Amino acid sequence: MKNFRLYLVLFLMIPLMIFAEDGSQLWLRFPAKNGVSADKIISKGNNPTLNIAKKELMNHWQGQEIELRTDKSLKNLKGGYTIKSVQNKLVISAEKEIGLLYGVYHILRLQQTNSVTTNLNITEKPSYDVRILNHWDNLDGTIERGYAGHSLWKWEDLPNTISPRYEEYARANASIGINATVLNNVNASPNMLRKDYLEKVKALADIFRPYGIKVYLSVNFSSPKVLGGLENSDPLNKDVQKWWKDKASEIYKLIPDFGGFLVKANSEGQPGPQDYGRTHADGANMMADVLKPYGGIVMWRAFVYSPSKEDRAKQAYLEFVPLDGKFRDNVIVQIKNGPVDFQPREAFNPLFGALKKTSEMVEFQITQEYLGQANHLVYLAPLFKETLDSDTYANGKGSTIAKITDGTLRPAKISAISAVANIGEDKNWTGHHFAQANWYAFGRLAWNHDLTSEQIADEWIKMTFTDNEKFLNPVKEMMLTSRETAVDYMMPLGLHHIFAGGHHYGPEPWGDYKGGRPDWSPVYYHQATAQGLGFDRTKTGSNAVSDYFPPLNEIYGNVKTCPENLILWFHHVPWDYQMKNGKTLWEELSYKYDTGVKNVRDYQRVWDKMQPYLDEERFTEVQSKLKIQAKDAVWWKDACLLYFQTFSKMPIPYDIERPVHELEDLKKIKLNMGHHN
Ligand code: BDP
Repeated sequence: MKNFRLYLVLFLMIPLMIFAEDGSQLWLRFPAKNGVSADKIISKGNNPTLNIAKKELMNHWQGQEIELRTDKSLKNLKGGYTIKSVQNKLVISAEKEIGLLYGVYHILRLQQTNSVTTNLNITEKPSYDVRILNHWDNLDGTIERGYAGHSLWKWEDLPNTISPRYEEYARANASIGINATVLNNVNASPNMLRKDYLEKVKALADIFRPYGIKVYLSVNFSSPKVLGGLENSDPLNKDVQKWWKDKASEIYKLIPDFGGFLVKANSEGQPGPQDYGRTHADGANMMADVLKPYGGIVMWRAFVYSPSKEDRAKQAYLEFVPLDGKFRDNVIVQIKNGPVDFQPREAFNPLFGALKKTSEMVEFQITQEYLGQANHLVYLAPLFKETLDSDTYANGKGSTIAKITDGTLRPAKISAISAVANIGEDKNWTGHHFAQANWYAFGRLAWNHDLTSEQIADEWIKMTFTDNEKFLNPVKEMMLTSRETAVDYMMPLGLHHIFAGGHHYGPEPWGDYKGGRPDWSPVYYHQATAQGLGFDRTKTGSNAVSDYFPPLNEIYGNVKTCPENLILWFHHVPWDYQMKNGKTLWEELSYKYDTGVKNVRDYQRVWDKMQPYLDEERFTEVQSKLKIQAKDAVWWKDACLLYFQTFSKMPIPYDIERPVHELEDLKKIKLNMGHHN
């Protein structure tokens, strides 16, 4: 009898075990296996991409008859598509099959979010030609700034053993319009270009191709010397040029649609053209020339800074502005959204718009290196939008970064947008269930930068969880405020880079790595003194404000007109300075930290109430992560307020919860997470 009961319990558990909700399905939760029958899909041709489109419909589309039609006249949609209700059927048209596949994912998304209407008339044209993920994955399987386990790419097993996740990865990307991927870390190993590795790359490219995804590689500038045994890697050396030419030909034989190279040169110890007295343009052009015959491009990173006296926030600008006009037309300068480094909030990078004759693209970071990594719930669409919508004034009012980079205001031959991926081999792909939303949001914005953060959150929640308003509304609200909340408990009012060195997880505003590079120390960035706080980037300071077009240089340069959320980015402000709301700087800083903590506590309450609306697994996992986030927020608040108080000597406003830590104890915390800077 006892045994029988045990069996019964086990038997009843089987469905639970099979359907254990581990998050691996991402937002792709279309109704399973009961789509339309083949005779309800009208389409001509037999092409791998089209076959995927048909398979998706047969598996998941529950609506009316549907026709998939290629139509050469739709070339102007640049890979986009139309969806139209025509009598009793739906017609999806596109120049190429990949546009049809995107159209199919579009209607499946409408179905999943209950938004199919009877009279559809949709035209979609992507904002950018190249919508690319940058993986910072190393050949040994580790990931630089990766928080979701090891790399998806099993280099040792490739090309013979093919993990099923490669195709799942391609499908997830195609479903949101991502059409390109850089497989390896920008701190690139020369071995990436070895023949055996290229064969492995080819295996991945073959899997990704039907999903419309092109493969790119990060390359090490010293490859000719290190891998080819040449005397040097000087871009003007004929042997070096020939080495790259031969390498390109070898790559394109294996991968005829190879996308091109991503290059980090002369930055943080990486080799580059300056090692030989050449410029970034010399280096980029050499590579551009060998890729040109095949239609490949070079994405040359502007993330360069050296251990000099010059404000780090000015260095990329100083380096690249004089080179404007010197780059080949298949070079795109890839620029991080801010001039320092993926901080919770930065002023936008003034290089955007400053190059008039050179294509520019944004590099975002989806992986939350500086935003609580895989532990904090931080929805990044508002950060991405803040950058894209920033007006550079480069061509007068309305010169937003979106328009500078998408080809509207610059004759970009190829327009592109990139982001550092947060994907690893964890079952749920991204470590935190809500970090999936950041991958999703990047893809959706790369496709259409006019979408709002709210629209994207709305879609993602409905697709990933439920459209029940009792869940949808509070969770959406939590997501939409989460980035500002993180700014508040970490680095409000324009503070930046006061992270613990190396891993960049917790606070270390006291960090002063004497003997090391000053611009790797938090004290370099906050400049706290008995008088005040903040980095003076005005004319009396580093004058970084002059990198901005008028009127921004004036607006940022004047403490009265500078937006308060950037005030400590641009100004050294007295502790008793009166903020717009009448509080002193010190009080305002204290309240910001406190608001950050309170908001996370609110998120915990909101989430706990959500229990009835989702599976136990994801509920509990997110709940535990929120506990960590709440503890971390208090840690940040106490660390920063107690430390800055040693300068301000002012009391923490009495209506704020008192610190629960001792500053000296917090200073002793050393997380064992290792990393260089
Ligand atoms: C910083 C990271 C470092 C990267 C570097 C880069 O801390 O690991 O190598 O950026 O973008 O954010 O090259």
